[in-house]
Amino acid sequence: MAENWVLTATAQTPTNIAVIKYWGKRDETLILPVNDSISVTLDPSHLCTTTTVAVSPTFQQDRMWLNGKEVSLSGVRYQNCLREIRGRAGDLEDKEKGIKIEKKDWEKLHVHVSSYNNFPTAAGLASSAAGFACLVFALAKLMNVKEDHSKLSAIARQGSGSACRSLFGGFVKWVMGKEEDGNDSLAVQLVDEKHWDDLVIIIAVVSSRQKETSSTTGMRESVETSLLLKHRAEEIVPKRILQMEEAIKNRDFASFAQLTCADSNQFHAVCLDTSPPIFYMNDTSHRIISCVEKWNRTEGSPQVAYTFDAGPNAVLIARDRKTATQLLQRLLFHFPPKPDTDLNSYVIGDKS
Ligand code: 2P0
Repeated sequence: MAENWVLTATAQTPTNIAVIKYWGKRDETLILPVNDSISVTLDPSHLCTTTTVAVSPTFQQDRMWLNGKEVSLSGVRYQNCLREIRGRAGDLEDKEKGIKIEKKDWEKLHVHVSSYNNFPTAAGLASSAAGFACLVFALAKLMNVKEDHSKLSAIARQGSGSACRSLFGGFVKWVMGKEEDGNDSLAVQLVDEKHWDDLVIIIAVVSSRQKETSSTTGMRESVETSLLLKHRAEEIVPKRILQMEEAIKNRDFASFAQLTCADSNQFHAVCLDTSPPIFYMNDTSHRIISCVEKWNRTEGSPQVAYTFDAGPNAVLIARDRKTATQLLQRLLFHFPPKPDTDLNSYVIGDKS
């Protein structure tokens, strides 16, 4: 067999936005959460990662480039994903290229990874979810891993918790699981992307600055200090998950919006209940909430749901295209855009 061959595989994975939030781990190494969560996966044409992985006997070590710049693969999260995938790799034969790789050979072969985000990494928009999901999916493709998306999601979870939900489109539930080894802590698809395609998601970039408290640190501090987190995980979320599943199944926008907004607000309340308190939202985020709440009240039924992750940017979910157009008009009126040549994105200002 020739020794200068290269085999590649490419995958593309969108990011996801949680409507019932994951916040808090019961096991930090395996990344096991304290509650179930539910998310919606974005359309791949918007916020997504494209990753190409290559393997060759000429590669001396595992290496990775992110948006063209080399990054280290030595971190425990990358190492866990690589180990788990290598452990499940299958035999591979490419007769045309004269390549035959047996299961045991994968341990000795090094990989090169090249990953691109089609959105500014610095914009404070979740990139680790799409990144780890895409890495795991591309490696599984390259190494002929014969496992379903849920099993792969349990591997992506070990890269970044929210990544497990990006292995599926549509609405996805991350089941927290019960087992100590985390094998049952994985993602399942609730409905595919066609089930509720009226919804329009608009992301208003409020600030492009990197967050001060990373999600990993923030949730560790919340687990250690917030009593509200314990109450939320044990009493609130289990009921909310069932209600949200029902709302999604029935495309019941009023319930969906009420649950989404309430859960975002409770997650930020947990952050405030953490010692020292964590502030992810800013004044503009609060003004967006007031604006949406007022509009929903005036209409008599919810038109738009809002949700905020570990940062000030607003994720707004409109019930249909007509509402999304009205929402954009309102946003442009109340928060006229500020030019931001660096990011080349829509960064909203504050009219007040
Ligand atoms: C979520 N977030 O459910 C929640 C809501 C942020 C707020 O998942 O430590 O980057 O890598 O597991 O997945 C962000 O947390 O944290 C997150 P790690 P991750 O989307």
